[in-house]
Amino acid sequence: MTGVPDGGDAVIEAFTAAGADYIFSSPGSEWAPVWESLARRHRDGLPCPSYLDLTHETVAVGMATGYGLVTRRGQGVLLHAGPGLLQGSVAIHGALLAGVPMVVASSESTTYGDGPGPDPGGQWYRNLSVVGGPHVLAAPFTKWANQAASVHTLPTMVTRASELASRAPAGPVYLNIPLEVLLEPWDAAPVQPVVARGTTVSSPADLAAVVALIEAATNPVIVTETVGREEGGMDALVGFATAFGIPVVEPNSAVCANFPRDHVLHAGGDLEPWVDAADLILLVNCRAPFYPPSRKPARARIVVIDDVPQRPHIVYQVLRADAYLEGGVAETLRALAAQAGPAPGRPGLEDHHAIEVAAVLAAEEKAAAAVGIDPVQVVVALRELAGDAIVVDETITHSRVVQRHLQRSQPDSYFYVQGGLGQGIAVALGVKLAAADRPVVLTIGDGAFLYNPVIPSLEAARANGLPLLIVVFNNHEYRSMKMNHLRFYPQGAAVQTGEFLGHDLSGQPSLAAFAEPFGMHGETVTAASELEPALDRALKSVRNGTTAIVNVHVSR
Ligand SMILES: Cc1ncc(C[n+]2csc(CCOP(=O)(O)OP(=O)(O)O)c2C)c(N)n1
Ligand SMILES: [Mg+2]
Repeated sequence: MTGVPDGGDAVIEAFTAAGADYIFSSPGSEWAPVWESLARRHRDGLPCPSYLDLTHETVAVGMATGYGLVTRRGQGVLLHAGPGLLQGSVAIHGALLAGVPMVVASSESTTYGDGPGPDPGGQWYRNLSVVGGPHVLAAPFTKWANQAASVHTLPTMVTRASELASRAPAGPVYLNIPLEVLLEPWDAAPVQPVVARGTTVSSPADLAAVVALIEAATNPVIVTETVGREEGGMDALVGFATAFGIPVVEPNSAVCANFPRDHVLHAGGDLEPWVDAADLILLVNCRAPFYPPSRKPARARIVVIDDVPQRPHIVYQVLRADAYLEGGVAETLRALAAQAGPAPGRPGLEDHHAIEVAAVLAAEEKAAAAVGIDPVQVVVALRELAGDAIVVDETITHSRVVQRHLQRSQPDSYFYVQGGLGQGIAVALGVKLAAADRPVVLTIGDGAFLYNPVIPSLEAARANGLPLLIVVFNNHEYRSMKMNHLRFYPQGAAVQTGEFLGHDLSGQPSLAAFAEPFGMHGETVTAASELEPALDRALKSVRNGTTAIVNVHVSR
């Protein structure tokens, strides 16, 4: 490679060695050394991650999150100084909650123009300084945050950051790489490639103790929020549940597809009926099973199967464990299943599933007969027309409806967007980037849609050939906010006068019209009879490579 290697090359070399497919960036002036390195590599035919220029930090981070949800591999995210980091912070926090690994970097200046090297630019002196450094800003919503203080340690800092990010619990790690470090000459010493993390599983004695508890139980239940997040997690849970004949509850707090909804052991989404009835509760990747946290099971022993049961980013967490099986969850479930004897015949084992199936059907019949477009109808239509799609969900009051009526039975077919509102389009774009051959549907509330950086997100979809079907569940309000007000003040002044603040979105612009400037397909649906034809047209558009927005006026 011609040209003097510098910190920019070190960053690219280290991300390449770490196996990053992409660098998602919302640019700032500190990244010229990285752009120069990429230009040289492209010119010289050298390997490097693909670089995506994005026009908003939420889009850059959200896309890294979506990509990581599907691939389970960390990517690089380059933002600008303190402000870009703060603008991306909601999405970085979302990645922390979602357990998605990534290395986020931005800069500061260490010389402010008074050093011997190239002029960093007066903005670093006048506008961009952060007391303590931008890594101090990042610390509360990342797994680990630090400055990379020298070009000599920079590649290894990136390598280590990427390894830290992918260790359990996976999540975002932040590096402050000062501009002077990026411009510093680098000796271009080879960077060691990052290898996959090792496997961990409990000792045979610990496993045998849990097998004994299971065999002694007459009414056990499995509860899981995120086993589907693990590679092979859904299959491992199916193997485990069937080997021992244990029903699985996937509570409303589940954030991905964990257990096939059509499986006879899927017992629906409500743990409450089990809390006092079960004699053994197996919490498999379930960070917060009981609510309120003091809700104590009457007689159940509790086994926690989780790589990191006590999530470091959670303030208050009550698990009531009688036994822990820590380590890789999929490996642990497979190891347990291997020790199962002949599956016990538990009377009524399949009743829970039959009750759930009947309840789902009854809700769908009721919705079909309702006045206006019931949200359940929208989900049923999506299930019927886009059964093969990956659904990314950023709805609020409709999220239970989406989860329950989509009836997903495959891993990685449903992801709930975690953290603050406004990341959904970006996360869906990242999912699409990782799963190019699958249709990707974003279900989203009208309020959530308005929180998204719509222009930069749709521009990213267009520029990078990432067509999405965006279905807005539009009730013209923040319904959740009104419900919350009524919960606290059921007979308050707002009820008496009708003055409800914090919920009205009736004056919103036509959301489907945002498709037009991007040459995308937009439709507004106001009658149930129009729902399927509209979704059909939109899906055709998406299959032909053009994003579609279907704005559905729902009845609640
Ligand atoms: C960044 C951010 N700001 C504010 C909130 C608080 N909040 C939670 S739900 C909600 C309203 C969502 O409205 P919509 O998407 O239309 O869903 P609906 O309540 O109508 O089901 C708001 C403002 C949030 N979650 N994230
Ligand atoms: Mg709404």
